[in-house]
Parts: sequence; C-alpha cells; structure tokens
Amino acid sequence: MTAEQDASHNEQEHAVNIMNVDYSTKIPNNVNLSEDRQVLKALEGWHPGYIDWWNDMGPDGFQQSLVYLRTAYSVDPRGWAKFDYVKMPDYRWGILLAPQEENRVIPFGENFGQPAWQEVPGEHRATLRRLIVIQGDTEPASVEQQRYLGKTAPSLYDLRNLFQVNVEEGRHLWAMVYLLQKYFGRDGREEADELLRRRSGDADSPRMLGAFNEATPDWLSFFMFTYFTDRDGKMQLHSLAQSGFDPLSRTCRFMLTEEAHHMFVGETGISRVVQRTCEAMKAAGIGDPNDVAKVRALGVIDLPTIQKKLNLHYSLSLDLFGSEVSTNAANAFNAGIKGRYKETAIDDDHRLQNATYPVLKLIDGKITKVNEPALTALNMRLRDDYTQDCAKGMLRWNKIIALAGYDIRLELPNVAFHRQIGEFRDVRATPDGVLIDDATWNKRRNEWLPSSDDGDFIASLMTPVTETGVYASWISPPKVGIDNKPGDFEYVKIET
Ligand code: BYC
Repeated sequence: MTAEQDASHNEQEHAVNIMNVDYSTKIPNNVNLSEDRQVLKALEGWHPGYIDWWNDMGPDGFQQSLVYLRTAYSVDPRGWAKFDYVKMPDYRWGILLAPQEENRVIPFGENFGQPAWQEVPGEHRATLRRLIVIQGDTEPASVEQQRYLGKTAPSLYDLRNLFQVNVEEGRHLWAMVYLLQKYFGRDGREEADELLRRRSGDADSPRMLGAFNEATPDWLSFFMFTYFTDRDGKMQLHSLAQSGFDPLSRTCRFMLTEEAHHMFVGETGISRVVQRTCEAMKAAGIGDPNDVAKVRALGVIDLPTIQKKLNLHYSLSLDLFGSEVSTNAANAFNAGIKGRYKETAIDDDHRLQNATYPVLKLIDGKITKVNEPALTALNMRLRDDYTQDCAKGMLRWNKIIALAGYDIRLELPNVAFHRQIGEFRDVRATPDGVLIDDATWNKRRNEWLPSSDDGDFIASLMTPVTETGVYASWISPPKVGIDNKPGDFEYVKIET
C-alpha cells in the first residue's frame, strides 16, 4: 500500500467509525469515548442516577415487558436503526453525533464565514450552556409527563410508539449531558445532575419551560403533545443544528432523525382519532358533528373537543418560542450560537444588521403588525415557521373530515389566544383573535379549552387494549405498521 493509499484507507476507516456506533463501552457512542477516559468516567458516574431517574419517573410498569424498539446503530441516514425486542431498562442509550462536515464554517452572525468552533469559545460559554441546559431539561420532562399513559394505551402498537418516544427522549437527555460533561467542566457536571433532580410539575423544583410542567392526562393529549410540542423541538433543534459550536450542531442533526418519528406518532394519532369519529358519526347517521352528546354516546371523541385540545396544546407550544422581541435571541444569533430555521438555505447576508421583520404586537389595545429589527425578532420568525409547519396537519385532518362529508374544520387558534409568554400574555383573546375582557373569558373559556367535563369524558374512554391487533373504540388502526410489520403484530410482549 502506498502512503497515499494508506492515508485514504485510514480516512475511510475513520468515516466508518463515525458512522457506526461503538458498543464495546458501557455507553454506546460514535465519539471515541474509549479514548476519552475523563468524559467516559463522568458519564459512567452519571449513569446510575439516570437509571434511578428512569425507574422513578420513566414509564410506570412495563419495565419487564419486551418492546419492539428501534435502536440507533449508525448515523448513516440511509440506515441507522435496528428493530428488536428490548426491555426498556436494557435499552442502549448512546451518544451519537452526525458526522463532522469538513471545513464547516459558522453560517450566520458576527462570525459568519469563520471556521466552526470545536471547543466552546470563552466569551459564549454562559449562553451556550444555558441553551444546552434548557434543551436537555425538556427531554426528561416529557418522559415524566407521559409516565402513566402506558396503563391506558389504546393498542399494543400505540404502547410501543409511546415507549419508543420515551426511550429516545431519554437518549436526547444523554446527548445534552455529553455536551455538558465534555465541554463545560465542573459546572457542566453540576448541570447534568440538576437535569435529573428537577421534576415536571413539581412545586419546588419544576422543569424550566412552561409546557413541560403541564399534565399529559390522556392519549389525545399525548398525540397533541407529539404533534405540537415535539414540533417546537424540531424547530429549536433545527436552529441549534446551525450553531457555530460544531459538537452541538452535530448532536442536534442526529436528534432530528429520531424526532421525525415522534411527530409522525402525533400526526397519525390525531388522524386516526378524527377518522374513527367521522366513521362512527357516519355509520350512526349523525348529520351535525356539533351534537356533542350524540357523538359521545358512540364512544368516540367529538370534533369540538378535539379542537379544544388542539387550542390548548398549540397555545402552550407557542409559548415555548419565548418573547416575540428578544435580546437573548439577538445575542445568540450575533454570537453564532443559534441560527434560523434552515439558515443555510436562506438567501440573505446572514448577519441581519439592517433587516427588519414584521411582528404582531399589542398597540393601543389592538393586535398590530409592526416592523422590528430582524435580529430581535428571531423568536417571532421561528414561531412563524413553526405555525406554517403546524398548518400541514390541519390540511390532512380536514381532508378526512371533508371526505366523510362533514362541514366542520379544525383550525389553529390566533396567536393571541391563551398565551402566558410574550406580547399577549396580559390580554384575553378568542381563538379568532378578538380581544375580550376577563368576564367574557371566564364565561366562555370552556367553549375554547377542555373543561373538566371534557377531561372526564376522555378519561372514561381510556381503557387499555392489550390484545394483539385490537384497537380501542375511539381510534382507527394505523394504515401501516412499524418496520413494515402488520397491525396485528405483537409490538409489546407484556410482562408484569
Ligand atoms: N417558559 O427573551 P425571552 C423539545 C424565559 S422542545 C418559561 O423571551 P429567549 C422537546 C427565558 O428562559 C425545544 N420561561 O426568550 C419537545 C428567559 O429567562 P431568563 C426545547 C420562558 O431566551 C417535546 C426569559 O423568559 N429547546 O426539544 O429568546 C419533547 C426571557 O426570554 C419561556 C429549546 O427551547 C417559557 N415558555 O427564548 C421533548 C432551545 N420562554 O434567561 C423535547 C433552547 C422564555 O431571563 N432554548 N422564557 O431567566 C432557547 O432557545 C430559548 O431559551 C427559548 C426562549 C426559545 C426557550
């Protein structure tokens, strides 16, 4: 072999190693942990606390069941996962980064065009750490929120999807913990421990962002959460995937591969609920989909209640974008830490020093569009991108309703509706965006958001279905199975 051939052979070997995951260490990884003893030790030290957290706060029950899960074995987009029966506590939570792009440069901000950082720049340390901690905090929070859903799953297929989402959110926590432990020294290790200490909804030690302290009481909420809140995750991960801090960028790029399935679970879940409701209404000859009592008597969820759940989860998720006008967002962009959605595909100067962006604000009691400096309006821009992405689901669900012959549509509520963060947090608005006073809000709130009666009705449908290939009365079977398996495949072998 010539020196040149040898070098090329080594390069190929390296590429293969990056693509394939090393399973020889306790923590599967493609970041060469076996030669990074200090970080391996820190992660191994964190591992028992993680397992304790999983046992205390992960899925309630089913820990001895065999679940047909996918596990990432490579980061090659052409084939990165293997499916097999796994007991959840034995799932191999690993550290996986997308392959390093050669000569990658920072794609935006004041450092536009300079080589991406392989280490944390001192002046941006605090901002980077804060964003990584916030991202990390959401992952275990969602597992905690979904802890009891296994007990009421509408089928083994859905049960398996819930657990797939849960183990992968666990892996996303590992991804952020790796970054904290490798790049942020002692304070990174302390933050990693704190991520296991906070609890969703806890009065003294809650999770960091609002939506992650809300309950996910039933499966319709779970589907709404995976459609709307995981989609915030998609937008935020896309923005962080643009980061000039290359290890963060590579981490987020791989997380996005897994995230797609979570949103699929949400979108198809809602589709299946809508489908079942429409079929049942049609079969019973119900002409008015707003006749809630009649529809509920069929054992399916009426469309007005689905709309209320949608209103709730969309508005909670909008809050996750922060204030419309934010100096935090401007600073993170200027620094080259957090970019825009699909930054590299945008045709502009990527610095935004003189650009403006239209922002909805409350001016003299009216919702008004005003131009703001594009730099401070970055949260608004990302939120707009998010809304566009959310609208695609409405089209699919409304098609199902229209095909069934019903004249009713699911709609995204106005961005001023039910907000706790940003411009509209101090006002009351209808889903159509009409500002109203507190008295009107209190009188009509239950028309727009799920009431406790709605909650009780949905809860009454949440009886578990554990027979292979059988689905609860309120949801249609999926069109396709997981990993090309049929709907009557035994996705979970339940062992109590
Ligand atoms: N709740 O300038 P502002 C996911 C705080 S989901 C509570 O308005 P900024 C997933 C903010 O922290 C994606 N506090 O906003 C989905 C700040 O506090 P400090 C998670 C909030 O900073 C499903 C203050 O208000 N990843 O992955 O520009 C399942 C003023 O902030 C909230 C990320 O979010 C809130 N909703 O933007 C599993 C990415 N909103 O610092 C996983 C990382 C704002 O003054 N995070 N505040 O004490 C970020 O990019 C930004 O921190 C935010 C906020 C977009 C969240």
